[in-house]
Amino acid sequence: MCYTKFAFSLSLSLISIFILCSSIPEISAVEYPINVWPKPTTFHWTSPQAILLSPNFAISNPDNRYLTAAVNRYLRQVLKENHQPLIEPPLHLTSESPLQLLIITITDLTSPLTHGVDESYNLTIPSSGSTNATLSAHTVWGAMCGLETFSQLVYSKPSIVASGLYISDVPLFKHRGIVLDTSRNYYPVEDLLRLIKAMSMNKLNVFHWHITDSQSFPLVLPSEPELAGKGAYSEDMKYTVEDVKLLVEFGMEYGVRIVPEIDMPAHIGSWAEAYPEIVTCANMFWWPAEAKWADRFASEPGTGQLNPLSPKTYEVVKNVIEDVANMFPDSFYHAGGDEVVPNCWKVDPSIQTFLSKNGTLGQILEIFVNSTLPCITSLNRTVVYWEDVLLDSIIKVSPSVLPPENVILQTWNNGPDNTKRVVASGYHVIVSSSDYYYLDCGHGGFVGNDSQYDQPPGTDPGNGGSWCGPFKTWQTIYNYDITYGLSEIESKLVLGGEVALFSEQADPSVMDSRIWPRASAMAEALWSGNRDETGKKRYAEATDRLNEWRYRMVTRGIGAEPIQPLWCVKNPG
Ligand code: CP6
Repeated sequence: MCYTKFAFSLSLSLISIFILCSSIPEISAVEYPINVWPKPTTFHWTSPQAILLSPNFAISNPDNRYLTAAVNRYLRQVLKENHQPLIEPPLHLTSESPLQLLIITITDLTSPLTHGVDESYNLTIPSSGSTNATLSAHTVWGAMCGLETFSQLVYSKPSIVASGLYISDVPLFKHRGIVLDTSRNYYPVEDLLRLIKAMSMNKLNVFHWHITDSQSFPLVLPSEPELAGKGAYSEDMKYTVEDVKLLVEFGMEYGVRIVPEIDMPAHIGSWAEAYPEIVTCANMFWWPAEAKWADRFASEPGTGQLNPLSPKTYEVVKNVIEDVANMFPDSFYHAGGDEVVPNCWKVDPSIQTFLSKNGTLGQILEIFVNSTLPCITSLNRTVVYWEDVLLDSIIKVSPSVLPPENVILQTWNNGPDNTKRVVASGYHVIVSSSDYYYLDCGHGGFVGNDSQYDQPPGTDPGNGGSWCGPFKTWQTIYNYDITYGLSEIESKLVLGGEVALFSEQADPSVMDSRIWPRASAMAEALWSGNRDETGKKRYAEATDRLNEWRYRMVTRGIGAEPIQPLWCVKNPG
């Protein structure tokens, strides 16, 4: 009995190891594996060789303070980092003299880090006859991408670098980002710095910071100090003006923009601590009986919504927008707009009066957008909204209120054709579809009220009653084509994508493993695609590279989770 049970579980685990490890072998053209993540768009590596990196190795330093910071850290890193490849590269270590210098040339040292900036670069590491490698780029930001690639070609100690290699690289999509919610749970600044570092390693260039929400308001605003004063979880759980400055500057050194989001008019319950008079359904701990909590996804006590019919609302909102724009120089400003809950407005007497005179909830949202959008655009910002402002079935605004030249919409939830519907109306779009790009769900647990668990025996609510799940694997993320089903013209409106970590069930203790290496999967799909030269999905080839990359990220202090048992590397098949 005991034996059969053992044999059974043994065979079960062998089968699962096999399933976990099996990667369909690819019989592709002569291409030596290049352990770079994301994979460069094009590279030539005809005779794979490697050379030593001189202990006096140097990188030339063009005159730009952000690039100087990058050069200094990469120089330290390539000489110090001791990455031992899991699979020894089949490289011939030549007896040529070691590589002495990486020469960087940049055509335009002044291009600012902004949406659409040129991130392309060419990198040449000669095989013989020269002790210099060259990196050329149009901009500082392209050069940073090239430096990252160079650093990934270095391994072992003393440092060895792949040689005889030419790379010409350019991203497919300009906007490659991560959403992190710091309201449901707080993340100290040091964790955000580590996030930015890891993003830069993966050539991700936008940190979309969902700073505030109903649960807490951690951002200290000079003109509205009470919002964080009363709405932050605690005195320690706040981001000061200096913190933001540090993060923005750090982002520049790493080629990562920070796009702030102060979600509104929904998701603002935390504002009620300071301004109860502008918040509808404040302090309503749970939805009114007729509104099931599950009719909106983000489960929380009444989200609290700004009252668009109260003049006081706009006094506060205007101060918030101006302060945020002052603190965050990026040209994008995310103004939220998701998940407006009908009942949260309907319980308010002033809104009831408006509705009784044949007004609609959609008109109330239009009043809000009409009164706030010009504030933001007048500060020279491009506004990003969640798709709901256009696609929500109940509370949406007319396209005339949202000129496509002023706003970008970020898709996430409204059906498999959400991106298609948004681009068909002429809007630029950032894709974060929750079926592919939502990292929130760890293991399918849900955040609900107790009654959700109070089910008859045998009817486990599981994911069925859950706002989140199923868990998105790295392959799900990797294989997702964000322009699927779009015409060529429509595809041009897709700026890129963002994976999202909303933090109901996340905080710094799980941040790295929830995000990495799954965000790396998106990073590659948006940088150089997810297909091989024949058009076939290449995730099988990507497995070994991602595995290597995950180990290297761990060496670099990022707690990325494993994608395989180590056994697989030792037993390739
Ligand atoms: N909070 C806010 C959330 C979510 C959104 N906005 C969310 C919704 C559904 C899922 C995960 C997160 N928690 N402010 C949607 C953009 Cl599955």
